[in-house]
Amino acid sequence: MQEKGLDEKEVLEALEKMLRKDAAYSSGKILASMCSEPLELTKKVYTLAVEKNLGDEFLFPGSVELERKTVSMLGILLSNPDASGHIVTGGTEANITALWVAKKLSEGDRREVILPESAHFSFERAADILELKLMKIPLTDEFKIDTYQVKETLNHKTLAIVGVAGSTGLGVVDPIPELSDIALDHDVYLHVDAAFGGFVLPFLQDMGLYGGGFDFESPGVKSITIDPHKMGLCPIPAGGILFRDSSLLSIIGKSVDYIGRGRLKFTTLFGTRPASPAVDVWAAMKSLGRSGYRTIVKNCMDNAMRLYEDLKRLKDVHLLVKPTMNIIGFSCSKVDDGLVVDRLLERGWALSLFPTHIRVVVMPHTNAQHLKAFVSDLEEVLESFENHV
Ligand code: 0PR
Repeated sequence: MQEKGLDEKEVLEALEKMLRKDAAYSSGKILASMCSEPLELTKKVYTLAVEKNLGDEFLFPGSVELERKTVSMLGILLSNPDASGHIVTGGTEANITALWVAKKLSEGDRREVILPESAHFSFERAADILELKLMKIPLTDEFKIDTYQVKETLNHKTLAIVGVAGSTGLGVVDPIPELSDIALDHDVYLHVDAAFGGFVLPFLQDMGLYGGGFDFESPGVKSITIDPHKMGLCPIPAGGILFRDSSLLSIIGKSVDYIGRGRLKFTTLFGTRPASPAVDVWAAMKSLGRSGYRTIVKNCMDNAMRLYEDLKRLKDVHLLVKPTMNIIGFSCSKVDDGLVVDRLLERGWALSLFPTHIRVVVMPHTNAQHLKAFVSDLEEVLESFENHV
């Protein structure tokens, strides 16, 4: 830090110069992100609560009440008005918190967590911190967890089962009702990672475009991750962790003598927590309403399906699975996927490269014209390789 402070203009100019290096969602070329441009309203609302701390209900009861109301709206969205939980930093903290609760609830030396190979890497972080062993289950031809293998793997050391509702790589939903039956039969904790799908599936259900079940409707589901900073269109950081009831959450409760005269219970990993993200989720859900989210999801789905059909027409492109939500996976039959991703990056397209495929996430910042341009660039890139051979 320099001795004498800069004036505001200098600070802002220096910052703007640096931030210009970042990619902009408005280009329509970011196909690698599960986050998007947040709603305009949320940017305004964020500033209303910047100094407030959700970790101190004694000082900020209004903010804490807003977080409770937000969690309640999320609970209703996930078929459980009695759910309790928190707005956290994202899917990673939510998944860690779920397994932390599962571990605290368990007796004996249950340390194994059964989860699909498609699960997000946040579970590896959770396993590391909580000293758990991950039992990765292979996927079926539809890229879902193989429930036969789940049953084979269950034993007296099983702590929890994890199902994914909207896999990171392909947006596929595991058979949650079936996992729920298995979890209840074996008295094992079931967590659903709907970090992405939580703000997609309820609206697909409304439109009759998804009917498989994924939420608290399945009685074995104990907790769900749902991230407003993904398809909820809220600013980063806004994750959500919801538990079936408050008794599950209270198992990680901690009171401290000197804060709120010992009457408060912390039920999150972090102490000091920003109120702005929770206030933002409240504002986004209130202002869009169910119909607003439905329109956004419908638009993304229509774009994703059009892209799927367009990609189908390209020779040498193999689509892994018909999309359940606005995520598409494809691989190139004649060229290395990595080379294709690099060439498309030279043309400004940001894509994600998975071991088995290239992923396109069709977020609200990408429209039909952007996707047409993408397909045309992909076609040209593939042709350029062909001419080379
Ligand atoms: N669970 C699932 C199913 C996820 O896909 C993710 C993140 C998480 C949990 C973890 O969430 P947080 O990152 O909020 O902790 N999936 C995205 C991905 O890996 C994260 C992301 C978002 C990466 C935007 C890049 C990006 O630009 O694709």
